[in-house]
Amino acid sequence: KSYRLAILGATGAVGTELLELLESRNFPLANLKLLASERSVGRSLQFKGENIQVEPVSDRAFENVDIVLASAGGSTSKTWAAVAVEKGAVVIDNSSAFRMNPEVPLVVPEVNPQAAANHQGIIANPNCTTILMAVAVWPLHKVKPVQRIVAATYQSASGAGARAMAEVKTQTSAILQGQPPIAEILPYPLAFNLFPHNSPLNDLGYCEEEMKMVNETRKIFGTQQIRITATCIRVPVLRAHSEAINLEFETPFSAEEARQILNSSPGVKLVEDWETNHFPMPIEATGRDEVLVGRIRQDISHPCGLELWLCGDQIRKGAALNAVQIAELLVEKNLLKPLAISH
Ligand code: A2P
Ligand code: 11C
Repeated sequence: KSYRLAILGATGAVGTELLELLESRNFPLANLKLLASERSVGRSLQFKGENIQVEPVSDRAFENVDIVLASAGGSTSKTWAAVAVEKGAVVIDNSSAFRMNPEVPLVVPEVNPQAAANHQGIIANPNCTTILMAVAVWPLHKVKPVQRIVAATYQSASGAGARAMAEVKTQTSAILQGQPPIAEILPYPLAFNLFPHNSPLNDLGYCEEEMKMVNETRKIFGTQQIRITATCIRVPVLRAHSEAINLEFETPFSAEEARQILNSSPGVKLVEDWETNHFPMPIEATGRDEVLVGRIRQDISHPCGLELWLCGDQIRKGAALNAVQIAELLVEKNLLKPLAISH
């Protein structure tokens, strides 16, 4: 059996990666549509050695489509997801538009694949920092429920899109040539700099990105009981996010036990060489499917605390790979819409 798929936002950073993953994972495709804005009319992208024309998104573009992988921002998803669902497709949405909607499952396949079965046409792909943290913390939480998470993130430019990645390179070369860096996409120069994530702040002083880590993690883990706080920072790295995570349990969790659990957990790769001080680095996480986890150690400030450090490819597991895994799950568990399946 093969499926008719559309990528909304095919020309973006995540869209490009979606194409690569559908090809390298040999997703069973009957047809592939590439959708973007009017700006991309006339462009074509390579898939399995063929050029596919990019089409501007429209009502008709969603006809005869089984699955839509949407990664064109929240407002585009809000405009088009309902249209696609109405035409018979299941939408896997990478934006934040529907994540906290109680009728929309929020899925990380390594954590809560069962949630996908309850979809009503839309399944949300979580925020990238949330996905990476969830993959690493869930295996420990299953053994001993985590009570509190304190996270600090070091987020790459890719989280702000392809144009932000290009801007960091331009800024870097400008600085190296003695010129001032120009920030047009990002709020401030990122090259040789860092700044707190620039999503809107709430009354408590938390930015949206931080609140996504709080609220989305609770929804994915299926519990409101975990206390979570985060500080999200943008750093001049191109495409892998890093996170320092402090976990607090009810009773002590030994670093050795955590290491053993994480060593055999799906989607996790343990990177720990204490002799050479070799731990996860964004440069080594780039292009990889797994979340790299290391520096697991007992928290010296709390008897039931554990510290860990992780890096994960923001575009891959943080976005495109997680979405493709959800599509694979829909196919494997026969969770597509009957309308669409009957073609
Ligand atoms: P386009 O290239 O035509 O602007 P990124 O996250 O890397 O910035 O990519 C955003 C993706 O979303 C691009 O593919 C972009 O297409 C697409 N996109 C942005 N706005 C719209 C829109 N209003 N309608 C359709 N696609 C959009
Ligand atoms: C960033 N995580 O790195 C953000 C981008 O909720 O999908 C993605 C925002 C989201 O800036």
